[in-house]
Amino acid sequence: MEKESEVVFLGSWFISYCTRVRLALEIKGIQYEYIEQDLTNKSQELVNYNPVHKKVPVLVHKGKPIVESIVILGYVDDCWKYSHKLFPEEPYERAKVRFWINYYDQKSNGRQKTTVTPKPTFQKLWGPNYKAIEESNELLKVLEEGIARDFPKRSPFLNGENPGILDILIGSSACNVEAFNEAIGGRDLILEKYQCLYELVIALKNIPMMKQFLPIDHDLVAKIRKKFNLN
Ligand SMILES: N[C@@H](CCC(=O)N[C@@H](CS)C(=O)NCC(=O)O)C(=O)O
Repeated sequence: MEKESEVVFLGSWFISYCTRVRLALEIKGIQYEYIEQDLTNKSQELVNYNPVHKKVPVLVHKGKPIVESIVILGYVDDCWKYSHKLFPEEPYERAKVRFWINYYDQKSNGRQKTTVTPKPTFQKLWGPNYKAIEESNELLKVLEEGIARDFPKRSPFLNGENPGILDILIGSSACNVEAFNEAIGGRDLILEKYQCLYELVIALKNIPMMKQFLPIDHDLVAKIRKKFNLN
């Protein structure tokens, strides 16, 4: 595939891993061409660019692919170093942010759908894993306490006025919680319980640019219902 654009982003609109990358590109003011991917019928370019995992997101910069959302975010922050920084410069702040990125990604991987699903629906879809919701609440509780402790000067984002990498990570999936709740008709996870996380999500949703790039709630609701036969 020959692309004229310097930056090409292969993503799927409803995947929060992709939302992370899109928000980061927008916040940093990077121009890019967006190519929506159909994950039920993967394109040859997706397979070629990500032969190991064959997953989105993929960023292609000057013809070279970069895969894995966190790797992509680190790469764009290194390459476009003069626009708004996603990672803090100060080593200790950076280390704390990295710690919570790892924690969030390891613990939340694949959990979002189970977090917001009422037990009977969840059992039908994913088997009798009674602990999913409890585990998710525990994850959020630990995260909430960690954020309060490690980022005491939040205003409103963890490292200041503009969202950084951790805000983007947490926000891009947490912003979907209401849509998941609506799609599935349950409210097992009440984000409002977690004050720091809740404030962060609201602040992110209120940035005018974000309204354009976060998935629209009613589209997401329809997508989830279709995906899990919940109509
Ligand atoms: N660790 C990866 C996860 C990406 C990922 O899981 N992508 C999924 C969408 S949720 C995908 O492309 N799935 C296609 C498939 O598995 O066939 C990242 O952070 O980028």
